Amino acid sequence: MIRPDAEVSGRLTEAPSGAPPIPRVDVDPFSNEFFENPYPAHEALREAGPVVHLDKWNVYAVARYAEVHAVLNDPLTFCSSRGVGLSDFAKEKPWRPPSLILEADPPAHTRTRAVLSRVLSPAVMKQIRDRFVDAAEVKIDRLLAKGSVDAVADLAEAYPLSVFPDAVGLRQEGRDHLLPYAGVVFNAFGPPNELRQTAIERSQPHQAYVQEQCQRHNLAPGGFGACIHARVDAGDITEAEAPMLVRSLLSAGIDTTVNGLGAAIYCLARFPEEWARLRSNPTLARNAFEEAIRFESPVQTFFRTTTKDVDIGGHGVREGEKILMFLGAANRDPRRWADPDRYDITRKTSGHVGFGSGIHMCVGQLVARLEGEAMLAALARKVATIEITGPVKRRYNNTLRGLESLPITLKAA
Ligand code: 8QM
Repeated sequence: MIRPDAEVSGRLTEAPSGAPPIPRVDVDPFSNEFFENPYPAHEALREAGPVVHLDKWNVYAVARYAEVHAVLNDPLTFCSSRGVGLSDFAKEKPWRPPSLILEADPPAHTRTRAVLSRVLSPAVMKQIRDRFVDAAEVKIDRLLAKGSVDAVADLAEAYPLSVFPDAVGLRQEGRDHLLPYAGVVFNAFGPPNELRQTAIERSQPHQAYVQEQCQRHNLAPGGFGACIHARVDAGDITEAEAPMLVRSLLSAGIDTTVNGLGAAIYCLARFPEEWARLRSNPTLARNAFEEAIRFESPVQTFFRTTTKDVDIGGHGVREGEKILMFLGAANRDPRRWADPDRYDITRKTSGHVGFGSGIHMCVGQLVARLEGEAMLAALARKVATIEITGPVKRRYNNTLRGLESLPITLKAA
């Protein structure tokens, strides 16, 4: 199934003399079989070589930490403006107008990044922190009163939906489009498999909702959305750019934290010693969340496109090739991490690539960490035990790793 058996020499007319050929690995990282248990394939991809070729989708891939980190930190050679999914925007029409931040390169990226960076800054976190912490405590109190709940629907989804749309300044009506819209966004980064095609076919109502809510008149004063539109008045961005940057928040701001929180709860439910350590020291909440991001890597993969002929780990790759980065494999590479398959809430997590790395590294990471810290601290203070009490069901998505259902029973401390 996974055989580093044959070779390709890139699209080079001649392989550079002395360079060994690029191993071909027969694995489909966008199949349900892979989603169920990606770890044996991650290991095979890392062990096959610093760069491999996936015949199934005709792309190169990197799965070792060093190469994933190197690709992320050379954005001029490995560009984002041709799309960060499999589709090459130089050859195919994108399914929606490209993101002005995710799917952009410097210098265009620099200006839009600065705007979102400022809207999601440490100073802004200070203003919203109490609301996020209070909502987490209220949520845990209500779940404790029920006892048996679904950690996905009732916690990992419900908590972000109770704080983030308000923080953006969205009206109540229509919020049920937010998760389906994000589902399309993350499936669309994948190859043209059934997940992607079906998601895009059904996306129209969700796209219409998002486009309308991104307009200035639909965003409450004081929220992230209004703050983005205020940058038009300051001259930082145009009137046409503002709604597109609000769209980025609605695309990337919810399903990511849903799956980050889901990962953290799933870890704490499976590893009772780590849960005990968190309970005895709730100030570990922020690192316990960060370690769950490393351990599960809710955003599993992203692509780049080469802008010139380049050497990756001693192998030549031509201009115009898609490179798939396995963030989840890099985050468990034994070359970089001691005991990588252990969830350890006191691990030094810095350097993990679960939020990416370099100029595109998650601009919303402070919001994500605020949600994670608030929720895990509330759990640590109020809950004695988290027991898995029903069948764990996986959710299949081309980019996001997470669960469909995690039945748990909570007992109060
Ligand atoms: C993924 O639309 C966007 O700008 C956007 C969409 C998805 C992401 C980021 C940005 C990485 C979380």
